[in-house]
Amino acid sequence: MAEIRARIIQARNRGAAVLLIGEDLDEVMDLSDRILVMSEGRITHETGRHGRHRHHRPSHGGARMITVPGALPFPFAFDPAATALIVIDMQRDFIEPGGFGASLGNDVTRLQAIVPTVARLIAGARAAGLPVIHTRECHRPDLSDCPPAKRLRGAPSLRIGDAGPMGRVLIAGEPGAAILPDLAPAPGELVLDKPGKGAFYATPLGDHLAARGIRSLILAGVTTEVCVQTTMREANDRGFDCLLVEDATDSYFPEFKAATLAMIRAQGAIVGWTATTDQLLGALDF
Ligand code: TIU
Repeated sequence: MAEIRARIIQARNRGAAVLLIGEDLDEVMDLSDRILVMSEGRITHETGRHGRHRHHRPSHGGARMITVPGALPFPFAFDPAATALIVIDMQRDFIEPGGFGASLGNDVTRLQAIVPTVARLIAGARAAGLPVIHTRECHRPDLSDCPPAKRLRGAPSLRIGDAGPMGRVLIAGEPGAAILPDLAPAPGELVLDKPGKGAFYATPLGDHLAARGIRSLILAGVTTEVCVQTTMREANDRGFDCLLVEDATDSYFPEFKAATLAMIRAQGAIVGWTATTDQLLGALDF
């Protein structure tokens, strides 16, 4: 028994979900730190980490819980009425040549591959009635919200606020700060300008989500290990269940993206879950 437990913990710490099947219910329950009862692809019953039984439906006031069975490290359950999609920084400055991402020496063109997938994810979220929130990393024209430490670091070809081919780099209202036309926010969708990497720092995002009773967040955008991961880690600390959509996020460094996905879902979803766009939209029936 001890060896089985050790192997399970090892697998879980690598980010894997472990499915236990056994005749002896007591034994299975003893080995499990969390039990999900699934019916027709939805979680109907769930124990907490300490074996306290929790029924989703009553505790969420009759909410319709949706489950993404293929999410890692184990199925992701969320109430669509309390879930928002946050699309991080899909701006020309990060994805087109001549902007901020390129000024740092990155090959920005590799990020373009996710644009159709992000568009499909946004369309699916809208069709399912999930609020879609867009963020833009940018600063005021007078740079009063740009710490000198951010502007002066390193030796970029253009610094924040300098004039480039898409206007002043990373400045609100300039062409480079705009969201790609293919991913344009729809009327009524929240668009947040943020001076930091995380979407909560110096923005009204926390209050906005609290006012709407949002408890789960679906995340997409660029770059995986910088603005997306910073936002997801803070959201996790703030008590949100977070799912990062694997093929709707990317990094200038493929190895950083892979490491980010792995570290998010390791240790039993220490930061949150990951799933593909198809897995998420399949669960939403779109
Ligand atoms: N440099 C880099 O990878 N990212 C950023 O500076 N901002 C975002 O991730 N949006």
